[in-house]
Amino acid sequence: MQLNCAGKMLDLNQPAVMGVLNVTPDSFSDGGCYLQPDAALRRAEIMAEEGAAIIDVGGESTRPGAPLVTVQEELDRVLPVVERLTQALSIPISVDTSKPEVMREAARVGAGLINDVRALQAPGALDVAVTSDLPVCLMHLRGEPATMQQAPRYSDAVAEVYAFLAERVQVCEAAGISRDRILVDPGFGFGKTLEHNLRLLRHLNRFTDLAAGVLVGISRKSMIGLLLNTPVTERLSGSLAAAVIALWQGAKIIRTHDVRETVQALCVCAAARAAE
Ligand code: 7PM
Repeated sequence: MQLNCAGKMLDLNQPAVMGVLNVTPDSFSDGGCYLQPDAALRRAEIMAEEGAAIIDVGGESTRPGAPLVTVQEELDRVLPVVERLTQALSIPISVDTSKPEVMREAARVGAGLINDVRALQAPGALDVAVTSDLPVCLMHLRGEPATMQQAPRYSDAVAEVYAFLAERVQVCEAAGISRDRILVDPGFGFGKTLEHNLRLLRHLNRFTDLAAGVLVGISRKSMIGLLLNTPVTERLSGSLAAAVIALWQGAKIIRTHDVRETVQALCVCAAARAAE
């Protein structure tokens, strides 16, 4: 199984690592460093060298309490970087956005995948995604980033996240995005308690029948910090353990800040998983 990302292929037959490139001034673990296209390209080249299969460029901080970003601000941050990276690298570049204008312009300058934490629910987003012909990642988010961590409640988190993603996949299919260009993501940390996140990880294999693949982002997130009682700079080992569990449970793409280490951990996991 391969995804056609604007002409660059993303192979889902082996674990794919998605390297995170934040182009926000305030992102929680590596913010402010990669606002300049030159700095962004240097960082992306390192991640590609380390084995990233795709680079995810994000210009909207979805951290709880983060200021909202205007369309123009997000375009100004994201477009120069997406354009530069697309030209310079042989791997596809994904754009982490919920705004249809940003999706459209990013696609125009060569983005290979639309990664939307709001699952194409913003007015106009679905149409842009259909027209772009790009693969999409649909993520589950409960509430709004500003308030999503204020006591999120579910009667059954796994069933509710599954039902939401199944519905969004159906809506996308009806609009003309075939299932084989759709990825789904339970959205670790997005309106979930530690217990919800752990149940989603434990039962991640249930999501694999929904679309072409499951993508997960757990790298450095607070669920790791809560389990280990460590700050964001000391969550690598925990993040690797979570990445291995996710792969074992059938995830195809792991989104991470630490590409080299994640590629190595997943290499061992995939070998064991493939053994007879
Ligand atoms: C502040 C809070 C900054 C949270 C950044 C974040 C995901 C994503 C993000 C994910 C998909 C982060 C997040 N997380 N896209 N974008 N899945 N598909 O930790 O889990 O990087 S932003």
